[in-house]
Amino acid sequence: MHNPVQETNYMINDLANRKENQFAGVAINYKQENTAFYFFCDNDLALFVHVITNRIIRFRFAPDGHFPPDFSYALSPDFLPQPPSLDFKENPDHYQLTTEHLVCTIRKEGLLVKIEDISGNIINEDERGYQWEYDLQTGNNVVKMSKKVQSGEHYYGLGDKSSNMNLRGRRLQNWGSDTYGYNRNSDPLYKNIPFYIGLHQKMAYGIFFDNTFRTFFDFAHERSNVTSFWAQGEEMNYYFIYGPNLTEVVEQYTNLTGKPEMPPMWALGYQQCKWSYYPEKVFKEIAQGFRDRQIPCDALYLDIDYMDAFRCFTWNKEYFPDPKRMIQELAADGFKTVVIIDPGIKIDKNYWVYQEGIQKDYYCRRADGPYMKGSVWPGLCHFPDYTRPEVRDWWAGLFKELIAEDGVRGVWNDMNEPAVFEHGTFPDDVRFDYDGNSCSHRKAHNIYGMQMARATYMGMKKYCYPNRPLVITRSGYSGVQRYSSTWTGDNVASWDHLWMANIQCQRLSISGMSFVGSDIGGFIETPSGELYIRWLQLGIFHAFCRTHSSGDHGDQEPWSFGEEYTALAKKFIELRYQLLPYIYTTFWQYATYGTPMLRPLVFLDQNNTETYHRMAEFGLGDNLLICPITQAEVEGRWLYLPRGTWYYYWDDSEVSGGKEVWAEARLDRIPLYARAGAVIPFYPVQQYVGEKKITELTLHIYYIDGSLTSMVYEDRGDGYDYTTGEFIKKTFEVTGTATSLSVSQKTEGVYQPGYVMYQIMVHGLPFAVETGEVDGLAVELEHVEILGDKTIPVIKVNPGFENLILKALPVISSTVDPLV
Ligand code: MIG
Repeated sequence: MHNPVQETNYMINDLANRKENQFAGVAINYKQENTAFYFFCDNDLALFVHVITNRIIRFRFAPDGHFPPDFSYALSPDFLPQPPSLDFKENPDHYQLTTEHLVCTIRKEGLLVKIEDISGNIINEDERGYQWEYDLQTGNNVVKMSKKVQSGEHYYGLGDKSSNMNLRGRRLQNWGSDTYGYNRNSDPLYKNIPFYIGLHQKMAYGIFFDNTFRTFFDFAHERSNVTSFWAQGEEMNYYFIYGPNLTEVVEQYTNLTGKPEMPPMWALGYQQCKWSYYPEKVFKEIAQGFRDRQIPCDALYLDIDYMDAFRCFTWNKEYFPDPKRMIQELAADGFKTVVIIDPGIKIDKNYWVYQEGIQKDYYCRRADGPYMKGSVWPGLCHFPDYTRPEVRDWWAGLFKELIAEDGVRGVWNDMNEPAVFEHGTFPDDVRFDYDGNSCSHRKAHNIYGMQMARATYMGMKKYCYPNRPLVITRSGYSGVQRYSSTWTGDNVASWDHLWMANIQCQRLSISGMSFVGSDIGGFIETPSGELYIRWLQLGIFHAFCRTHSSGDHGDQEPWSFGEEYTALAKKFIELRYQLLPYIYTTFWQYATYGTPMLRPLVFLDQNNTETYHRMAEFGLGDNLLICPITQAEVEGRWLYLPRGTWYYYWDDSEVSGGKEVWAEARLDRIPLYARAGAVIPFYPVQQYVGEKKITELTLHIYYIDGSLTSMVYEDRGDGYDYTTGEFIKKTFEVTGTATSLSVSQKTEGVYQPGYVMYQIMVHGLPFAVETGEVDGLAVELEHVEILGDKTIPVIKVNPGFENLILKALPVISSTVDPLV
């Protein structure tokens, strides 16, 4: 689709009102406040530069020298920057700021910024720098920043985009939109994440443009040597984040904008949804369908038809006469019930939520006063102004009955771009409080969904305590990951959409949002059994793992496609449940360090330019590499395996990376590799999290010629005692030689998982085990499993072990040179 917004004439259509772009003049003066500086120009413009850490520098420009109040929904209140070491110098034609890692030069003429590392490599440099435009007629302004494209520079990130992973050559925008049945390259989609990563000369940095107006990013699209970003209002306000490692860039961005708390472990289980399951009888049949077939499932969803006339916080009592009883009965069988809640509140005098909102004056108003009206599912609605603290508190309180009384365990926020049927979204003149910084829809649009998710999270957290909440949102702005998980919206049951789901989830993950998944099988239309299985094979490696469909074409439960496919669906959902401790550990790394859970190939080896354009392959956590099959009727695929040694999960064959390899993967396999040296924890299959008391944790250990450290994190899987020490973090170091393999374990934390045994399964050993020792005592092999032409020694050890060593038959003396 042609993008109507041109870089050179990006806002003003009325030529009579057109002003030339304006630029900074010459800096004549500065003021320092700790690690922040104001630079003042001869044409009144001011630049604020805040050196936040040794790697993060913030830039704000004020054309008239006046900075608006400094307010951001994106920044995390928990961000505690490590203060930088800073050296400042004024030179005749420039200022220079030096930190431990960076040298930032600001030229006095035009305030052009250049950032180098301490070895003098240019990381990022202004081209024309800051520009702005002001329209006297509308009072609207555009702020813009242009940067030079460095040689061989590539771009990643930007939240939810359905185009190629590498963004070079693209122009994209953020204006959250209800994009039913979007396509490759459709833009914008539902979410607004104005954060990108640049990579050149193997060095990475990030730019976070914290501006909630409609924002644009042009990555060498209009001019091949320029990357620029601009917004249709407010100020140029961006953060430069230095890596040089890609993962470190994302971690810092995520620290800045916030991390989620640990989710309840069940939320990492398999979830089943449809628009809609009703009445109660059908909903329960679905539950029974899982248990009868022994296909694991933790959560079932109620879409809009559970409500009475689509009025939020009501039940259709004809379909669900006694929701509390039903939810309890399902809970007794291990199912958590999740319900949808939309922002539109039906205009209906007999509806208590509507009345309360009117009495308290909590709905958004048009510029001239009346409440904004728009149609969504219930008919004409008003919409709460979630950018007002009192409204968020009120909204949170509305969940009391659903959660505290009925027992709902998760809330799904939809339509919060916000979407309305008439014009797609609210008219621009609609007013918002913006936490005391009153503004129009132009500024509040992109954070509306985030503030709704925030208010929902507040309610969930309050009423499900001491359990952990689960919120799912469709729209969001940078920082929404503090409150909510997300999915990629209304996709289609097609192979192309399966391809997109892979890219979208990876891209969201490197944009701070790792708790993400797609509607497995596709929302619109019905997948074939083959497509459904291929999609499920990918979906089990996404943190949010849910089948959803619009439901008007055909059934989309794991057993809807015939016996052969049911068996395959069961097999892969079971694999998901086995992998739970690994996925939970990976989530913990995300929640603790901001590390993306899904890692595009370039994140696994940014020193290898072969990875820069790859997009199908990705890492989940530290030690698994996945590459989905997104084509019909194939027996496998070629993929690029990152450098190092890997094991094909299905047959334990050893494969060296740094090249394209063929992965044999008929419908009963997805290309899946374990890293040499990895320790991968497996649970036994359960029908839902907590079904079984886990008496044994399996550790799959993959031989390495060398050594590798892996970790496993565990806690109770729900509640908050993990925040006060009730967790255990295990660090394993695996070291292999031609004739031995040793594994050491160190633990931290006091949590006692219930199990009394590790079952250790050793893969890829290049020798037959002759002797084994655990903490100095001989240990016998429990048994040996056979996988094709491979053997897998199995040992049982106490989970408190510190050192395990397996050795080959000692070398017989006759082979030793007698003279030595
Ligand atoms: O206008 O609630 O993306 O997941 O099933 C459609 C009905 C509204 C859109 C969501 C979809 C959900 C559907 N919703």
